[in-house]
Amino acid sequence: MITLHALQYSRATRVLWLLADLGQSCNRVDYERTDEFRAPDTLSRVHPLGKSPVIEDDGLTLAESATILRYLAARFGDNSHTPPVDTAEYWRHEALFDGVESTLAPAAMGPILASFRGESVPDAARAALNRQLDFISVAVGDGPLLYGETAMLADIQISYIIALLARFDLLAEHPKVAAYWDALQQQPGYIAAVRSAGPMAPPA
Ligand SMILES: N[C@@H](CCC(=O)N[C@@H](CS)C(=O)NCC(=O)O)C(=O)O
Repeated sequence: MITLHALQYSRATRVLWLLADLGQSCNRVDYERTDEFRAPDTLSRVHPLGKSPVIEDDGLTLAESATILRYLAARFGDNSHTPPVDTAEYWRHEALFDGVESTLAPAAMGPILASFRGESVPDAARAALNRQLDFISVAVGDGPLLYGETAMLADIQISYIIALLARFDLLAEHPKVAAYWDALQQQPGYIAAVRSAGPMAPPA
């Protein structure tokens, strides 16, 4: 069985969501945030980066949520969370999926952390975030999700960042992304993950 090292209020929910969609249970090891909202030192004993999520499976220890989602889809023979392989849509999906941590998260985390600390968001940071959110609005199109009614890996991956943006009122100028967040929260895998592990964003 997969072991998931799951930090409170974290990207580990992405992994729980996909596992729920795949009908797979896991051995979940929970870690509480420190008073500084960091991961506890015990996570560094699992993986040198000391971050969550990390999974262990049959002697393999794997960090990085996008890689973990890809691994689980392959491990359980799932092809329902991507468009058909080698179509143009498949590669567009891959770009969206990889872009969450490489492009969206760097633009979003500055405004999120400023809001978390009660500081105002600098204009340049807000402009960079708006550009990302405009891009997501176009990608969602007629929605409700990126590829219609069913969550793809990219939807699951985006959900953590959008949850934090919603929590800190950073979606007000982006009604299509706010509607997308509403739709993500109605997905059965999301509901199961949050029910068992708690919300992705910290409470107000
Ligand atoms: N790019 C990594 C990011 C991992 C990451 O930053 N995880 C956060 C939780 S969402 C964490 O462990 N933070 C605690 C810390 O840095 O102390 C991924 O997608 O898995």
